Amino acid sequence: MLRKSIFAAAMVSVLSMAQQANAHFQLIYTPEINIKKAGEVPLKLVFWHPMSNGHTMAMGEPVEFYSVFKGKKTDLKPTLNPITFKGLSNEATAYDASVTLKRNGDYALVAVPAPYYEESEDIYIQQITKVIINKGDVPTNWSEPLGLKTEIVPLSKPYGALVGSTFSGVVLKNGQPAPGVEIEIEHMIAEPDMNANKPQNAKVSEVPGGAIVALTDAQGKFSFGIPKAGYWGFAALGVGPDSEFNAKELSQDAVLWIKAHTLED
Ligand SMILES: [Cu+2]
Repeated sequence: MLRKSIFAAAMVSVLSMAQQANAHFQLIYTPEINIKKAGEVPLKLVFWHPMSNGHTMAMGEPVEFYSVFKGKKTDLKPTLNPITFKGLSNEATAYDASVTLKRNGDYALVAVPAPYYEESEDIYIQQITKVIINKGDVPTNWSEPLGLKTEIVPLSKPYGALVGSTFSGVVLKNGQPAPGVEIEIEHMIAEPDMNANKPQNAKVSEVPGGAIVALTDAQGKFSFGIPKAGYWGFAALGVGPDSEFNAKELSQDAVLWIKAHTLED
């Protein structure tokens, strides 16, 4: 028992040190997640450190970018347009894109970015990223896995989270629950300005004790109590099945974005 807890503590500290250097989050961003009208919704793909309003990383052309509506996949790659996103400290290539919403229901957006070479760690990072937007307040498929190499499947509605409530999800690797996985959690403190391609403000959020981290349980599940309205990102680190790219280590992560709202009186 004692040996086990010492081992666990040692593991946690090793993981924490490793992920200090991380805190990367692939964004699929749109200002409004609950959409009323049919039409084209603007999107932005940015590889960023959203909670510290930190440096932005250059994206290569995404390998895949698509929407899934009631099981039907639509390629969104033709809508991709490279832009320069100007963070507070630097600027880098990001992408504009769009999705056209027609019928009511859930539209899952999935980005499989090109692996990014992180020089400070000498590894590649590939964050397979998902956000579910809704049209017409009609929930349909948000709780269904999409068959990604790795993904976070929500166990509570990801576009209708309330401040003070708990968000739960399950991490899958090749469709199977992944226990003991480290989830890094970040708040998008400054949302991107869709026209100016920069953060809307210079706010920075620092958490005492460093990054917010949760671990998945034996069933691959995790929970997080949401303290603040806005977008929250969950990154399951290194859980994907691919572990090598260009003869270097690859961290293949699963990212999910949710949006929390304040319940008005
Ligand atoms: Cu970085």
